[in-house]
Order: sequence, then structure tokens, then C-alpha cells
Amino acid sequence: MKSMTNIDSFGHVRGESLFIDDLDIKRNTLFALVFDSSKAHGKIKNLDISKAETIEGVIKIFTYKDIPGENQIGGILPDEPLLAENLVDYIGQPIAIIIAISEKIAKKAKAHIEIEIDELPIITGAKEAASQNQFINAPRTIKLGNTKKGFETSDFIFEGEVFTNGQEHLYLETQGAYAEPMENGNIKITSSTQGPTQVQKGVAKVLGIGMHKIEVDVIRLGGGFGGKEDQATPWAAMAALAAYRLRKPVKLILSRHDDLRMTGKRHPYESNFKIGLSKELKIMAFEVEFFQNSGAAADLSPAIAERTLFHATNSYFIPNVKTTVYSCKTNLPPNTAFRGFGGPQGMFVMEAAIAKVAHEIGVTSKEIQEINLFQEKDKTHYGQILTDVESRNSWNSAIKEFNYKKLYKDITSFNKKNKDFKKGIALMPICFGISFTNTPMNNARALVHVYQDGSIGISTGAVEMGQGVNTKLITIAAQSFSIAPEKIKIETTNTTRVANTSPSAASSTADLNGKALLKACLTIVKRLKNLAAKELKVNVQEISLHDELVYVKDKKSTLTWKVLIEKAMLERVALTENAHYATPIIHYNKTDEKGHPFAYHVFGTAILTSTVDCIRGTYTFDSIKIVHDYGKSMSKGIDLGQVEGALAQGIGWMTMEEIAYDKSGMLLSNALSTYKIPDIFSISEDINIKPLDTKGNEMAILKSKAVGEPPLMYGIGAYFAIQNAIKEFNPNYKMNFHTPMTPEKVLMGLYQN
Ligand code: LUZ
Ligand code: MOS
Repeated sequence: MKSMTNIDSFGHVRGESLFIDDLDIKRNTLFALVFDSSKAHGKIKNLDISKAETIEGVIKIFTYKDIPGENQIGGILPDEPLLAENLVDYIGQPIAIIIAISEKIAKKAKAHIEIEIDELPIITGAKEAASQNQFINAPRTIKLGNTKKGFETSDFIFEGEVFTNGQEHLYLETQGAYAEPMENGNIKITSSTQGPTQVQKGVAKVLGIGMHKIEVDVIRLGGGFGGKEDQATPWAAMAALAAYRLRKPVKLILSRHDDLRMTGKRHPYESNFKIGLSKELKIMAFEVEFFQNSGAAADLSPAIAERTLFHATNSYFIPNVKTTVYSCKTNLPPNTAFRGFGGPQGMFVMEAAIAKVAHEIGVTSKEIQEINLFQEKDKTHYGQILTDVESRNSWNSAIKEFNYKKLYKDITSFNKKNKDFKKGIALMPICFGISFTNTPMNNARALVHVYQDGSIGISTGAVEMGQGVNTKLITIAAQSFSIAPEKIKIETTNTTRVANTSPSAASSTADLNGKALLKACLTIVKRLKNLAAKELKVNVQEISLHDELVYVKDKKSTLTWKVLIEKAMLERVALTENAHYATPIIHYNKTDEKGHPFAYHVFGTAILTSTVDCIRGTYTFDSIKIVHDYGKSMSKGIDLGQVEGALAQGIGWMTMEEIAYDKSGMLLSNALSTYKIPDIFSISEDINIKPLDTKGNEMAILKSKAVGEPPLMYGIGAYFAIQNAIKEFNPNYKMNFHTPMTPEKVLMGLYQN
């Protein structure tokens, strides 16, 4: 089957696609604005909303006292109030919600709220928090073998420290929700969330009513990247609270500045590693401690920490491993899911350790990487025995297809000839586990209606956020029924049609929802085939559906899809089906920290080359060449777009996106003038992404592997490509691992002595 183009392309380009802010709002809609903390830590001594409430057009100002249910929105741990009570823990923490007849009036009112806060000591760093015993939960360790013995048998042992900075999601559409009161105290919420059920559950708790009274509808998101997995909930809860109490529709959309200040980001990590190798460059032992900067509340931090541990050895088999993570409580907004979900932070440390060893003993990182790559049936430190391993396959293909030898030779000769410009090259292999690490979350449902004219409506738990999942779902249904994609509609994601959904996350949305959809479609197909066999008086095994026609033994019959559906109506055959899918095989035991958490892994290898301007400290990427394991891609254009987008986002994280908070916990990178994300000129003019030819994986939908997150980690190679160029210029450069590698840092590295 030919790959479909993204069904949203035309709507997006013409500006016709609907986002929350595009919806025609109801008469009497009110507008909400959040009043947040201006201090990173302190006791609220006095909050005076009286002046603000008297301003004309202000309807009401809500505080925690107005919450009828629980003032609690923590997803994993109940440690996060929706609205601050007596304590504030970060700048940007919501304290009150102003409801007015216009946003303008709400803004005016905000300036009239008076607050006195008795300040308390502020912690902004992860290790700083750890030194004061400020943790979100208990630390966690996953190990394999015996690292002590591993180091004893090592010929080279090195230690180092690593810092990876956070990352702003910068979804195009900021957080927001529209809440409408319905009959009998019911509420309908249109939300920009990756997790409609998370919103439904959170709102029910805050309002103190049953989940059945809350309907959450999601049309699509202008990007999520993890930032709306858990952190879409508070804004929906605030809009719902006001709508519920005032019996009026309420719209709450964060301005970009408010969004940047109030929401969490990718977790910054501070880490320590110790690595030991044999003379043959086999990694014998690896110990790593991760200090995760969780922010002021747990949010998804424990789950993210878990994935960091799972990915701590990246694509390498190491017989003796000890990985520990500390989720550290700081006075920053709670950090949250971000494409890769802790995996990138873990993998960066592994690559840094290899780069350090390579530098110290005078070999290339490539030599170390190559020897230690995963092989078939290797057992990871978390107990999973790896199968269908494509590490060496993708590595070797990249080296061969892109002529690594020549690239390397050209760079070496360039560096000999040039003084003010130096080039660097880096290889970046990836191995990313597919499934929610939390096994119970790996399930989904689909509801399929075949209408009596033969057209089809599909509901699943999948949220379209630009990743193209709706196009994939149509592909699956069109293929199952063998009908034209134009006959199929993907409905909004709605909690009354598909309930108890996991968020669209973990790169698993198409796999989980697609498998449920496939199951539902095939059940209906089976019924239709039985009916066709009866009508045509043949054996059901002889029936197949092709291009909207019924075939008998590979020959066209007179029965068309349209007529078959008409007959099904007359015969009272069920044309609706609801199916449930739960990933088989996976399991994990948190007590012994062993199991089989992932359905499968995604592999690939990138080769990145950079040129550093050694006078200015600026850099460009000459080329980025990737061999990526798509399995058997069902949507080639969409999947390529995901690899390109993730690559750009990964390079942004590694090189230019610099989150900065000052000592008072204030976000300095609070606008697009102080926070630079990659643009089309930042990546490379020479990007070449080739598919790895494999047989695909049965656990992936139609053998088309998950693609959302894994390619972000190709971007890690950007750091090392630049670092290798710096090393060429400055023999005194001291290996340092502190992202992002901004031009300032490059310059300091170039002239370090
Ligand atoms: N979300 C989650 C995720 O709840 N669990 C995961 O394992 C995960 N992995 C990647 C991205 N989001
Ligand atoms: Mo995510 S980091 O919401 O897959």
C-alpha cells in the first residue's frame, strides 16, 4: 500500500485546522487569568484580592479556599496543590485565578492583587538539593554484575562529571482549555492535552465529583513534546473550577510568557560517572549517579528517572553496571516529560564517559563505541534479553553507506591545512525502548462505526499533536477494510467514547491505539466476510475484500462494499466494534529491578560532522547522515518528518537551547529573544536519512516501528562533533561535559589553557 500524506497538511497550511483558540466561543464566556507566585520559596503571609475583585468586569477571584474537592493534582505522588495554600515553592506557581468578562480586564485586576510572602531559602540545583537531603522520593538503583570486580579487571579507569541542561517544549500552541457547564452539574472541557483521561481524573478530584460527570474532548494539539502529558491538567482544572462554580463557560489560555514561566521543562541532570575498560577497549564496568532536578513537585519525575536508568548504557553491553538516580527537590517549576523522557539524559552521560576515555588514552570514541555495541541476546542491566538487535547492523550500514573513511580522511586533511577553522566528527548510535516503562499503562481501545453508507468513523485514545497519528490510524483502517481513505474519519479524542486512556506518549500511541483499531476492524471484517459467504453461497475462506469489492478465490464477485454494508443492515449484523489491546510479553519487577519492560527497541546510527570557527566560537554542521530503523514504515513521509524534527530538537537541546534561572529561582530565558531554538539554518544543509532494511517487528503496528522519540538522541552526537573540533584547535582543552555547547562555551574551550 502507498503511504498516505498527512491528512492535516492542507488544513494546517490554509489555517483551517482547529485549535482551542480557534473555537467559536459561547455567549457569556468568561476569561481566566492565573495569578502566580513572584517568589521561589516562602510562606504566604497575606493575600488580598479585595481590591482586584471590585474592578468592573471582574466576576470572581478563586483561591484554594474555593475548591470543592481536593486541592491536589499530583499524578504519581500527591504532592502538588492546584493553587498554593500557605506555601509557595517556585516562581510561577499558581495562587489565584482571576475570572473576568475579558482578558484585558483580568490583566488589569492582576496588578491589584496584593501579596506578602515571607521568603525561605531557595534551592535551584540538583546536587545542591541532594546535599540538603531534599528529595522527591527514595533513590533507585538498577545494577548488573559486580562493578567492584569489573574495575579490578580494568586497565583504564576514569571518572567525570556531567551536566545536561533542561529544555523548553515550546509547543506552538500554549497550554489552554475551554470549560462549559452542561446539565445537572456536568462539565465539558476542550483541552490541549496529551492525556484526556489525566485531565478528566484531575478535574474530578479537584471538583470532588465523579469522572462520569466530566467529558474531555481533544481536537488536536499544536505540539506537545511531553509538555502536555501531565501539565495540561492544571489549566483545565482551573477553567473547570470556574465554569462549575459560576455556571458559565470559561476560557483559559496561557500567554507565551506565562507558559514559559509557569510550566516545567526537560529535567536538568547533574551526574557522576566512573568507567573502566580493558586494554582491548571493552567496557568492563560503569557506575553512574544521576541527580535529577525534579523541581518543586514530583509530576512525572519518578517515571522519567526510571527511563534514565534503563537507557544509562545507551547501545552498549556492559557486564558490570550500577546506575542510581536521585530525584531532587528544588524551587523550580516541576520538570516534566519531554521527548525521550529521561533517556537522552542517561545516554548523554554514557557518551561523555566514552569521549573522556577516548581523549585520555588517545583513541577515537568510535573505536570504543564499536567494540561495545549490543549484540543479539545481550542481557541488559534491567534484565531484558535483547532480540532483533540492529545496533551493529545500523552502525555498519552508516559507516559503509556514507563512506565514513572518506569523511574522516577529509576532515583530517582539512584540519591539517586550516588554522582558524577546525572540523570534528562524531558517531551516535541509539537504542531506545518502546513501551511505557510503567507496564499497566500499555493498553488502548478503539471504537469503530461502519455507517450504513459504507463510510467509517473511528475513535481511539490517540491524540493528534502533529505527529501524524491520525493519518496512521486511517492507513490501518483503510488497509483492514480495503476501502478508500476518504471514506474514513478520525473523530476527536473524547473520554465518553474511549475511556481510561493512557496519554499519547512514550512513542507508543500509534502502536497501542493502532493495534486496538486493527483488532476492531478485523472483527467487523470477519462478520462481513461471513455475510458475503452466505450471500454468494461460497465458503468463507474463499472471501476477501479488495478495493471496495468482494472477491471469491481472488476473482471479483458482483458484491461491492456498499452493497455488502446495505445487506449487513438488512441482516442486522453489528457494524460497530470496540476493541481493547494490551501489549503482551512485557513485565517488570520493581523489587529486584529486573524484567522485560519494552515491547521492542528502536535502533540507528548517526554520523555528524561540524566546522568550528575558531575565532568566533560559532559552528555549523557540514553534514548529518543517519541510518534509522523504521521497521517497515507504513507512513514514510510522516516517519521521515519525525526523524528530522526529533534530530533538530535534539541538536537544539545539545547546542543552543539554554535554560537559565538565577539564584532567586527566576527564569531568565523567559522569551524567544533569550531562548534560541533551532531554525532551518541551525541544523545542516546536508541531511541524509536512510532507512535500515529490516524485517520489522510484530509488536509494532503493521511492523512499522515507533518513531516519535528515538531520533532525538541522534542530536547528542552534535555535542561531540563540536568538542572534537575544539580538541583539534586547542591541545590544552580539558574535556568538559556541560550542555548546551553554546558559542560562548566553544570559545572558552578553544582558548582554555
Ligand atoms: N510517559 C510515561 C512517557 O508515562 N512513561 C514512559 O515510559 C514514557 N516514555 C517516554 C515518554 N513518555
Ligand atoms: Mo512523552 S516525553 O509525553 O512521550
